[in-house]
Amino acid sequence: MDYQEIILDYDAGIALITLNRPKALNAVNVAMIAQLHHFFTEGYKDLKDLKGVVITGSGEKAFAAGADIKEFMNVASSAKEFLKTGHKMFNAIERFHKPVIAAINGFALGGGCELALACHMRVIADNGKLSFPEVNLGLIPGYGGTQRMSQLIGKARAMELMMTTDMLPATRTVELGICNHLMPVGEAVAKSKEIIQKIGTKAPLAIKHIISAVNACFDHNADGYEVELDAFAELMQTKDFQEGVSAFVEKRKANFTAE
Ligand code: DAK
Repeated sequence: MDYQEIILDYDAGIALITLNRPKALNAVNVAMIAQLHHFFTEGYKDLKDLKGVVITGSGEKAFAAGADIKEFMNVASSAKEFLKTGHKMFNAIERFHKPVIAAINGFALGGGCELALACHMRVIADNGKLSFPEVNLGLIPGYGGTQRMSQLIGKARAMELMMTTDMLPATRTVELGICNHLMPVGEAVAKSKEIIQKIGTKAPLAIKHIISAVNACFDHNADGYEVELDAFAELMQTKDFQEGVSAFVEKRKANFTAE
């Protein structure tokens, strides 16, 4: 697939996806959703030795200022269909087997905030701001925001945030546990890459299972304890488990092969 609404850079095992609609403050449109979905389900397979993905916005002003308001006025009649397609993409990010980090530069509003929430972690720049402005438009967050924000900050805070549309400054997002790190403007991507490089030194199958086990905690159809137990038992059969233990005993660095 030809990516127009996103730019993909691949270096040192890290895929950097830049949301590329700067004139519209990187507002998330249908084409961007399709391209992100393609990357997280197919496109990544072309990248050898992928360690993780960082998503950021082009320019310093916005990560993404919401879903594209001008476009979604035209799809109101088939809203459910569009939302389902969006959900598939957000779920593909959340369930991706490698770490995905949102490097939030500037505004992350509405659908843009939801995109950041679907990532496994968030690093925010000093100028980052999060808000759900949907009720100003007569809507609610529709790409999983009501769920993922409640998971992160609890019911009462999520309710207030979504009902008031208050804009959270970067410092507050870290205090609330929405974002993992606060960085000076221009350094959020570098910090995100540093985290992925560190994770890249660990056993890849274990990382994959950390993602699925933690996600299971928030999946009403799953028993997270069972998921953890099965994952643990499976990992004990891997070569990487043998390698990790041998490396510890031999006082050397482990050489994991994802087997
Ligand atoms: N969509 C489309 N264009 C946008 C946009 C957006 N969300 N946000 C900004 N832009 C465009 C502006 O229209 C403007 O374009 P021109 O007029 O120059 O052509 C350009 O980006 C620069 O924006 P401003 O001139 O407004 O810049 P300021 O610095 O003055 O203000 C701002 C920045 C972020 C405070 C302001 O742009 C703003 O309030 N933006 C809108 C925020 C917002 O309400 N976002 C939407 C949240 S609701 C659905 C699926 C999902 C959703 C809805 C339906 N269906 C499947 C049906 C989700 C909805 C949401 O995300």
